[in-house]
Amino acid sequence: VEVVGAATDPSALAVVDQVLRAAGASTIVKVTDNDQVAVDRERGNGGLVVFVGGPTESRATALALAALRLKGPEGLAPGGYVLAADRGVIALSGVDTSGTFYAAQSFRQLFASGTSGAFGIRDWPAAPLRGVIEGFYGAPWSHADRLAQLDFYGRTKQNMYVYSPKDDPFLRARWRDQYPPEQLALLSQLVSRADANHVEFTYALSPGLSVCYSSDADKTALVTKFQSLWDIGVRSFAIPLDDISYTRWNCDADAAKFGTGGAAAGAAQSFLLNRVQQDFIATHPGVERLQTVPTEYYDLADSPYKTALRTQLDKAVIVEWTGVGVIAGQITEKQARQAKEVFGHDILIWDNYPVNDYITERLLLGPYIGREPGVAKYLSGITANPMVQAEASKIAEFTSGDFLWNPDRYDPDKSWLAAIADLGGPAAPALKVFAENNYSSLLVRLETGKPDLDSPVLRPLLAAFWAALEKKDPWEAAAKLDRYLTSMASDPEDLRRGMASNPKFLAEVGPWLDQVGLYGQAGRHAVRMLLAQVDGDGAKAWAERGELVSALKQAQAIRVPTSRGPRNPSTCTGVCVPFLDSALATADRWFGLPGIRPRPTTSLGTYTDNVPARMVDGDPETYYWSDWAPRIGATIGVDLGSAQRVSHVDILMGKPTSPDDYVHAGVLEYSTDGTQWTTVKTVTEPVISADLPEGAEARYVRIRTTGAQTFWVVVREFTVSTPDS
Ligand code: LOG
Repeated sequence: VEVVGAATDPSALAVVDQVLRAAGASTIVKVTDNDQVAVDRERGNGGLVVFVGGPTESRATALALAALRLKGPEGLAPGGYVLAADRGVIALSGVDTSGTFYAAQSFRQLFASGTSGAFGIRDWPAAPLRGVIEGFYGAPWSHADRLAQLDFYGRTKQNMYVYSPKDDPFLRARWRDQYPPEQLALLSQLVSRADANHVEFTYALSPGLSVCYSSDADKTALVTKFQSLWDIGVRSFAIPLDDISYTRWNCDADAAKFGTGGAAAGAAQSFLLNRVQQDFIATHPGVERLQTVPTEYYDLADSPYKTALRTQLDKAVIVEWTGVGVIAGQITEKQARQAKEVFGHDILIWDNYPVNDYITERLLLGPYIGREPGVAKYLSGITANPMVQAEASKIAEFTSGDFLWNPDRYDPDKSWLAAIADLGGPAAPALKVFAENNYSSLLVRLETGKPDLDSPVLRPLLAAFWAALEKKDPWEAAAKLDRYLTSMASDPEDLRRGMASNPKFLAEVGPWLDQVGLYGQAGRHAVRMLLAQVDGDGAKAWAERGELVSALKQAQAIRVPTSRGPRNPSTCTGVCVPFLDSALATADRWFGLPGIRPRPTTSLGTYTDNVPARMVDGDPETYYWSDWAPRIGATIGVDLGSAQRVSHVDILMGKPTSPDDYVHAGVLEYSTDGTQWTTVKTVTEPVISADLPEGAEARYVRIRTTGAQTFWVVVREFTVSTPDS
């Protein structure tokens, strides 16, 4: 028997129904909360009585809780609830309808985990706003993706979705244009689905590329567009002003009215936002607070721009901030407090994880890490910016949602396993292997101060194997390593079979999945090649070498279409290719093959994912990018592994979008021992092609900077040729 009030949340009830059916309830009788006779009758038949609805929805639940000697949810934070079970009675009581809905979600989770017997739970979220901002560059999510996401946010107790895909023309390039009716109808479906999941759908319009801040017509265009969305049920609005110029006005009137510089930009933006606040937000009762993304959204340094926002922008507006850095490794409670002060407004974090629009060759499937609990407790909340791959984003989204609900008890590793179980179902073990090899990101663990590396399981297995090989007793370590490599090799088949019910996920990750499989295969051949070598079986080692090279080539021939053209995906980054390379180098030394396998070396750091390996990958589209301008004496070069005859060096620096990122003043030099260097020529241009003297021998070849510069350095390829190559 379900006992419900007239106002009981229908979505909560639907979840409870589902759970009861899945648990084998053959008939569900619904009675209203004033029909005690019916309740008693059903009870007499030995039925289970489930009370659904908090104090704002149903009167009966309070009585049921009282009978169980439990307090109701009154006074809990919005979304809070009490969920209790004892003596044939279950009560779900939210402080509001969202709370009852979340009680139903917890009820579902408890059932799935096989909980039985009596229990009583009082639970509420730490952060008021918890969710996702579709705010990336690249192909926007499909309508089906978004519907599935909204259901997922409901299941994971997240209450916010910001609709802000950068490449939807109606949001940015053509922001003034009204939606055609078909498109409005789709948005309206999203709004209803969001409602059913207790998710606030925020409509974010980004006028910054062409807006005239002082213009009446543009203010009207904004308000008119918002009104068309209000009319289909949208109750939350944002005006993001990120990634636009504030040194260039779009109209002369703005220059005349506001002047120039950061303070002028802040004043102009405040002027427009305040008018939207007055003319739209203030005139629409029931609307949520207006949100904005400032043009300076990525730091805490006070500036004329921030001062203008702090002093002129209406306090009712919520300001979004990405932490320190566009992709913040860590966000601390102290920084959160500072953000509130320096922006002078309530802060919502726009968290750029697991977004991969800046590293389209990677999938970011690791857990959400690096944010102190106070960030969720003292700010308005967090919206995570996800990947182009909607289904694959659910792993990280699950963990960020978990953090936001209860940050003090958040354990990223446990949460991650739960996320894998939630998405993978019976295929969770195969999904885990896949996600482990797409794991690293720019986020940094709070406990260690270090980022998570890729392939946390494979990495130590490889280290153990090399150590054992050194001692000429590799068998046990090899067997362990092989077991994991086998699970990688069969991952494409395992995951495609096990997650067949989620074809969208499989389509999104296909190229990465195939690559993990091929690296698994190549790795197995590498292990067998090295073992054959220990056994002195040259023929076997040679055959395995052939298989290894073929699998490796296939892995590197895979392409993913991205907005920046086709790319080779990157999986088990920094682990698989180096292992296979070292295995080949070891075998080739044994076979007596010459072969140059340059290793990149540099004294400079790395900007985002543009690792030094990219300057020796044979692909001029990828590059190493230093994380700062080099000081005098910085070096960038290659180590050939052993001294050998070298004849020619080609270096390609800079790239079309940042042509000045090369060494402006330096020398090209080489050495056999890394101590004594011979200079070839000076370096002043991005493209270098240099012959080395007849008979030159080198193990190391490098550029050393001799002058200061402000530009960073991009090296697309660094190639050293031997006389016979
Ligand atoms: C964009 C965002 C993009 C992200 C990561 C913000 C506020 N804006 O640098 O749309 O997905 O970086 O590339 C951004 O983060 N700008």
